Amino acid sequence: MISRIDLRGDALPEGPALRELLPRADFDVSAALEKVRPICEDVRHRGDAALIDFAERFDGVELDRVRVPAEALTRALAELDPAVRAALEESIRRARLVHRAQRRTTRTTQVVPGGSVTEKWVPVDRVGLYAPGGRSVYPSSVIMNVVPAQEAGVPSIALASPAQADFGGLPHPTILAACALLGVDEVYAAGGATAVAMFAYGTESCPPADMVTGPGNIWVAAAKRYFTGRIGIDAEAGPTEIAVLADGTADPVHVAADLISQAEHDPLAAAVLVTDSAALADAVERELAPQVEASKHVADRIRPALAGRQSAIVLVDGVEEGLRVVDAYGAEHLEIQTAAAAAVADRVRNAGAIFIGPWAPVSLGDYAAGSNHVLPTGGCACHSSGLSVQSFLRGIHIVDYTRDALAEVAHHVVTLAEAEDLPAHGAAIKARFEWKVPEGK
Ligand code: HSO
Ligand code: ZN
Repeated sequence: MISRIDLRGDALPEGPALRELLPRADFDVSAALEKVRPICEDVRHRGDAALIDFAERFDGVELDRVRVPAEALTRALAELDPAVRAALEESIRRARLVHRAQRRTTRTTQVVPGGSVTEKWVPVDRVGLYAPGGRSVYPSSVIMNVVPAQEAGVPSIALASPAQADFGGLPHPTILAACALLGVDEVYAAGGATAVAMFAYGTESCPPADMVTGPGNIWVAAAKRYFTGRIGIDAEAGPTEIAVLADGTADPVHVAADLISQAEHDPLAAAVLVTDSAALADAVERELAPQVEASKHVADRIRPALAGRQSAIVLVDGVEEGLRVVDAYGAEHLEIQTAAAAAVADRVRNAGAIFIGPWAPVSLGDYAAGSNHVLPTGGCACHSSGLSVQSFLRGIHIVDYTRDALAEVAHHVVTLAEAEDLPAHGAAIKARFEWKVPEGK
């Protein structure tokens, strides 16, 4: 069901070599890039007509327009199951609390008397959010993308999600209802790479966006890579990952359930248990079998995910070594199920999000902890963070110097300009002082 990697005994290799020993899914975005290029270019040249053709080809839906009418959003919200509505509202409330606290304030640093640098934070003007359809209809992801954009103050927010044949060519009604709850009224029926291209280039019905965020399959990731440089993106999200660092105090029933919870997303999803307890490893394996069999998505996702090369139980000599392993792995989600879990978690350097102890499973974070569930995958947690208010802001430095303050530093600027053989840079300073640079202090 799940393979074992035994790293006990010998000293662990350093960072990159250690990473080589750990499991990871193949997710070759560059190979998909060539396939999405013609699709993106078709959207560029033919706009809405291309989107309508692709909806027919990929989603089996005949659309007469891509913009979702306002009545469809209102109707979806009216028809939403009240329990789902209440859960989405609570999820939004908690996410708002956390993301509101991420807002940045303008800060001025007085560098010298008369010389200051102010950093002001400005939201991007327009973002396009993508919500997948098909196997992954996640209104929770709509929340996780929209809330930080709104809290950042983004003035124009649009969302795209694939047309669904079962729902009259509209995106899934729960996605529409989530948009309505969040106050997002600009929604398009467009899927995968075509949606990213729609936002990047703009079409007759959809103005171009400055940034595209949101999860998706390899085609969405490839389209994001194709447009990098032209628009901002959040990340090229890969298959979801859970790593659990556990010792003998962990409950194997919980650990098994949590591993399965993320394996449920995708046959390429990764579930990795890192433990110094062979007894726990055995107990988790014993627990996995019945829990997997009792799960809904057992054959198409969970079993292949757990049996895949991206999942494993990794045995280590102690929690100390376990920390080195999880740092080398850089999991999207990392649970710490050890004694003194908070203190252990405090020492982790690389993870998208960390879940401490027995009462903070990843599922809580997926829906209702208040944290964001759009997190770096594929080891990108070593250099990147999850989606946040910050993702939608640009920091602009405003430089304000008086004549005296410039005069004081002028000789240093001229010296550095000469050192870099850029005399015109120095001349721009000298010109302000009748070609004579004042003496430095
Ligand atoms: N675990 C996924 C997000 C998600 N889970 C959506 C349930 N719905 C990636 O963080
Ligand atoms: Zn999940």
